[in-house]
Order: sequence, then C-alpha cells, then structure tokens
Amino acid sequence: MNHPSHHPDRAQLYADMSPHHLTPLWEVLHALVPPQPQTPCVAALWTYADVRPFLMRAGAAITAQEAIRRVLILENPALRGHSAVTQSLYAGLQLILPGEVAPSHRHTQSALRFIVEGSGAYTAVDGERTTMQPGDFIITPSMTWHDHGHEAQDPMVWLDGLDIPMLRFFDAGFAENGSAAMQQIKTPEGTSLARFGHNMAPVRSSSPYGKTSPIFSYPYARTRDALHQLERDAPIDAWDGVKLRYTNPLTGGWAMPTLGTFMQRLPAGFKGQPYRQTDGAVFSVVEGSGIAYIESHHGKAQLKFGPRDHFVVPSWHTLRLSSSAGCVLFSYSDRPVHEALGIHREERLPA
Ligand code: GTQ
Repeated sequence: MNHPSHHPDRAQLYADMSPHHLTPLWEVLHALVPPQPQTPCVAALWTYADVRPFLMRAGAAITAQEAIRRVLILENPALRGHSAVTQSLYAGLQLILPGEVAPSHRHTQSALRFIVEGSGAYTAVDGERTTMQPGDFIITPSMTWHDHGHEAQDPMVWLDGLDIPMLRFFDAGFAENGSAAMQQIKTPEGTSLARFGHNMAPVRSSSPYGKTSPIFSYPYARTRDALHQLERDAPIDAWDGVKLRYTNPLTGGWAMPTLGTFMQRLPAGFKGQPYRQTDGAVFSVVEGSGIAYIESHHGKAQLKFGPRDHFVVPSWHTLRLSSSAGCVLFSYSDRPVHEALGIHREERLPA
C-alpha cells in the first residue's frame, strides 16, 4: 500500500516539507499524467424550452445597460461556479431587447456570436456594424471595440462563445470600457464582407484583426446553401454528415485563433458512427432535431435535441449523432489551440 499512513516516515517527511510549499510528485503522478484524458466535465443539454423563460425573466429583472452583458452562462454541471462549459470554453446566452444597447468595451478574450432567436439587432466591431439573423456566425476579434444594439422588434438571443477560461488560465486578460455606450460608425455595413468574403482579398492585403478572420459576419444563408448542395451532390461522411469549418480567408486556417467553428448538416435518416477527440465542443441546434449518444468514463448519456437547444460534449467523450428528420448543427471547440500545440487527437471508431 502506498498510503502515507502505512509509511509513518514518509508521512512525517510530507508534513515537514509542506510548510516549505513542497509536494512529493510520486503521490500525484498518476493523476498528473493520466493514460488518457479524464476530464471532470460532463456532457449536458440545455433545452431552449427550459432556458428561454429565465432569459425573459432576466430581461424584466435588469436592463442590458445595467448588466453590461445580460447573459445566462451555460455552466458545466461539474464546474459550477467557474463560468465555464468546459475547462477551456465559455458559453452563454445573451438577451437584448428592442431599444437596448449593450455598451462598448473591448478585451483580449475573443468572442463569437451565434444567432439563436430574433433578428435586426446589430453588433458593431471597430466601427462597422453587422445586422444579425438566426444562424449567422459573428466574430468579435480580440481587443476590438464592440457594442450590441437593437433597433428592431422582438427579443433577440444569441449564443456567446468565448475563450474566457483559456485567458484566465494564461492570466492574459485585459479589458477596457468605451468612452461612450455606442461606438462611432466609421465603415458602412458589409464592407468587410465585400473586401474579404468573395474568395478575393485586397491586392495590398492587410490583416486588420491580426490572427482573427477579417470577415466578422458569416451569414447563414450562404452556409445553408453550401450544406444543402453538398448533401445533394457530394459523399456524406459516416461520422459527421456534411461538416464544414469556418475559415480565415487570408490564411485558410481557423476563423479565430482560439476557437474552431463548424456547421454541419445531418441528412434525414442519418445514423452517425462514433468518434472522440481531445477538443471539447459546444453545439447549437439551428434546425431540425436528433439524438447525441455520448459515452465516457462518466457513463452513458443520450441527449435528445431540437431547434435552439444547446449541448456540450467534453474532451475524449465518444459521440455518435443521429437524426431521423435531418438537422443543422453549429459547434465550436478549442481545436485550434490543440492543433497549434500539437496535442490534438481524434479517433474515429467503428460502430
Ligand atoms: O459580449 O462582450 O457572454 O465580454 C461574456 C463576456 C459576452 C461580450 C459574454 C463578454 C461578452
């Protein structure tokens, strides 16, 4: 037995070194260098039917101006109090009501918005607005000024995906508030998309947002067309259905340096094969319904999802997706960081 109580001499050694902030490695080595990932995070589902009433109550309880960002954080059930959906990812659902402004600020954390409900609100990024529609993927690059406003009707809800836990881990977070709630608009809407979003780039190419894509709005209408055409005309992947990743047109790499973003279509009757990968992922259901079968060291879970539901599949959890009616899923993960560090692993398993 290795327990210190069986070795009084060792126990005394540990007790004597502890005030000097020293710890014996051999007591913790197995947990530090596990044979395979053993995330404390668990798979979880947030149905929109459950979440929406709380969002609307939050809308009555506090204004966007007062809250700065009126968001309900999707917390991993195993990480309560950490404002994290996995160890590295943040997820939240943000509500903005007609007439409101979420005031301008900027921070080193990168943010993505994935539009869940409503339309007509805008995000402004460094002086250019983009109007948001359901299914649009919108980026707030690191350290760019951003405010959100809503001049149309009906509540508007979007998924916020941020790398907050990563920046916390690296202790690399900086933030500042804007001098005014709304930033000055300097560039007409659609300019970034015209410049970078047509498989072309300015001749004297610049990278206005550093390592982040210069396109900060990827409209769903285009993504949807691509998925449907590929479903019709191209082979269906046995694990993923039709799955595309969003790219930075200047590099062909990820749209964001810390967050990988994907959109996939599962055709009607799709029964996916199982796979697991080291990057944990958050899913937002755009259209349709299906079931995510998940297996890990925590056991088995079966998540039945429908439109506007959200779920998380942590690292090294085996996932199998199926859909009888067909569906479209947006997802994001920390894969770009795994790849940059050379630690990404994926296993595509036989059924
Ligand atoms: O919109 O800037 O959900 O800074 C969390 C932190 C949203 C935002 C969040 C943020 C934002």
